[in-house]
Amino acid sequence: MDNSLLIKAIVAVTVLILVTVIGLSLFTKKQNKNTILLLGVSDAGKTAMYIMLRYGQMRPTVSSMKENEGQVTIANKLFELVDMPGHDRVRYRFADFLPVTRSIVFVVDSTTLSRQIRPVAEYLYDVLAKQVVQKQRTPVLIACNKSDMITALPTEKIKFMLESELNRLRGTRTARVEQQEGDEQEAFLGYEGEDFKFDHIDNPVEFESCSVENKDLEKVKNWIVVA
Ligand SMILES: Nc1nc2c(ncn2[C@@H]2O[C@H](COP(=O)(O)OP(=O)(O)OP(=O)(O)O)[C@@H](O)[C@H]2O)c(=O)[nH]1
Ligand SMILES: [Mg+2]
Repeated sequence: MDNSLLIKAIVAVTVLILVTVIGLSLFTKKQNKNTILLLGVSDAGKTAMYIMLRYGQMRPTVSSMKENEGQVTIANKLFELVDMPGHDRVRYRFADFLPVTRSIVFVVDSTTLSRQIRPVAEYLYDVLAKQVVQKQRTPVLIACNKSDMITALPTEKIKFMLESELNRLRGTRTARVEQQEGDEQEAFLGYEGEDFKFDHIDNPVEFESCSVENKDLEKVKNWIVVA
């Protein structure tokens, strides 16, 4: 075999190997990251939403102590759906799912947020300040649930309340950052010296109203498919 043929063969084999490796890594990355995480404090309606997305029904629920996991098909696409209990002794386990998480649906009870703004914002802060969430720019939907109730707050109001509370929390929590180490360290949310705004973080954050009770989850489903 002459030299030029040998070089051509080596180049061809190298290109083939490269294409296979890149193709495989893209494929597995996509495969691994199809988990949709349902997060939010207790009683927000996560398990009700999980059941509605999986079975198309509203069923009675009790406060969860263990996560529910299962597959759902939305617009012909298959997703792993994880409903994480809101109880504060269990919910920290959401972090285990982050490496395979495609997007996060953070469920809020629109009727009780005025009373619950502190714990809700604390949890949302925990989520947004995770290094992996910021690095992967995980998309987050704030699903403002229970819109069927007359006492439900509008999404703009919920966004404004959460921004104000996250801003307040950032003041106290960044003071603690020096004591944390490595991967556990919370990322800074937003721009230093400016009030916190959702627009200031790299993750796409959107707000939609919904009601599991009224089977009104179209906007949530559309978001899951495109996010
Ligand atoms: N009115 C109304 N009630 C809802 C809606 N979605 C859920 N609920 C009710 O809210 C209550 C709590 O729902 P769950 O789904 O159990 O709440 P959860 O977020 O899973 O709570 P934890 O498991 O404790 O974290 C139940 O009584 C549901 O029937 C809704 O869209 N409208
Ligand atoms: Mg539940």
